[in-house]
Amino acid sequence: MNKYFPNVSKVKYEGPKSTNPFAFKYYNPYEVIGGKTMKEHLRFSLSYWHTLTAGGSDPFGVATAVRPWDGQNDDMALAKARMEAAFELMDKLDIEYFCFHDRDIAPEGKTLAETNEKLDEIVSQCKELMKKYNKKLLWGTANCFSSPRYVHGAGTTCNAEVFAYAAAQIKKALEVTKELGGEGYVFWGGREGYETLLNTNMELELDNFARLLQMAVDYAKEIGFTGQFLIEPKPKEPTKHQYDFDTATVLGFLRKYNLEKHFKINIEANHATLAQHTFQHELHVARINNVLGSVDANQGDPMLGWDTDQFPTNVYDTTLAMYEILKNGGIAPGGLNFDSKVRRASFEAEDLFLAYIAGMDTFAKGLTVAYNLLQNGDLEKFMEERYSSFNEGIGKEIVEGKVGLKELEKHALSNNIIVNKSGRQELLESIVNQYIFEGK
Ligand code: XUL
Ligand code: CO
Repeated sequence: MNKYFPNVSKVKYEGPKSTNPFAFKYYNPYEVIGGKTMKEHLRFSLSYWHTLTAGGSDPFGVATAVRPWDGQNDDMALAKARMEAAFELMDKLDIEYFCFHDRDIAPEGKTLAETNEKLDEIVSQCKELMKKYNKKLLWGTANCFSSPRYVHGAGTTCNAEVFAYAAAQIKKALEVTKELGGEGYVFWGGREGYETLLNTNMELELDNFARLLQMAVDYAKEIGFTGQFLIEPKPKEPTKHQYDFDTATVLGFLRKYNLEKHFKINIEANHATLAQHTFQHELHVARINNVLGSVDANQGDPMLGWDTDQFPTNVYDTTLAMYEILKNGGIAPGGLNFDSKVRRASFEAEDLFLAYIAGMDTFAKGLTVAYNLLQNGDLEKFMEERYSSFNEGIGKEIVEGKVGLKELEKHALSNNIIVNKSGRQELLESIVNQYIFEGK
């Protein structure tokens, strides 16, 4: 298809010396690294909402984006044009996966029944295009946050009628995700939080949210949806106190309600930084708890306190992210979903290509650097040595649970000389730099 972006042909890998803005410099999809192609490692995904639906509006101004699918006669014609454009983009960028919310791909009707009919119509168009272009759905989700009906929340609303509506929306979104062969289903709790405890029954809200998640798990079983359920933490925005603050908070919640075996975590880089964590921290916490499920790839602006959802261009961050992902044994059945949007001033259609190329190249470079770092084992060896006191003597006894406070007191009383070693942070940072600069 060459309908919406006639000036851009298929984006090819041309190598780091290329000056062609519409070429990959580092992302060489079929290059094999450690037995897997870059494409298999990275599992890139297009976010429908930021790419096809968003127009660049902000609290101070209307949309600025000039899109080749603008100017349709009605909302369904617009939805269909966007769907065609999505596949042209994925085809030209060689992106295998996409993700959407129900309301991104089809407009809302006057009633829920009408809304579902509209969704079905677009889903059948989507299914045909997926077959034609050999594209896959990474995950689906329901938008239970944009409509005014969700003013007090969806799963955590004070209004049972709204809870029922959200449940109905999630049921339909699960059916649609299954129909399209989705590999996952995400819950991002856009309105699941609160502004003030003066009007909030937090205990009931959290119990109800868990009830909703359990209902989704039960229904998935009933219809035979076997995709991975994911929760996407975010600490703030839109509500002041979002219940799914970060990975550790979500883990505590899942464990309290016995939901931990059904859910993994979808880590978004800019959500991690809003929680005052690094992207790597969140990936690491998820990994060591066996719940690293998928990634929303983007970056924030360290000087701004909100979710800017920028395309990732920071190689340091993508290197450390890929380090965690490699140590996790990969991200499948999750992927790297670009939950990223072009800046408001990057309003031309071509900017979409340039932004995806920048993000894909940055992750590809991060992958190669992280792979080399892990293969050579510089950090691993340092870490091994740093904790080696737990491999023998009293350290081994601590780890094996053979000693208590009394035995440790006896040991400490007989050992008056304690020697610590440097943590060598600056050295380790310069080693990481060396891999980034030289490939090592
Ligand atoms: C919002 C956000 C969402 C989720 C899906 O900050 O990240 O787009 O990824 O609902
Ligand atoms: Co996201």
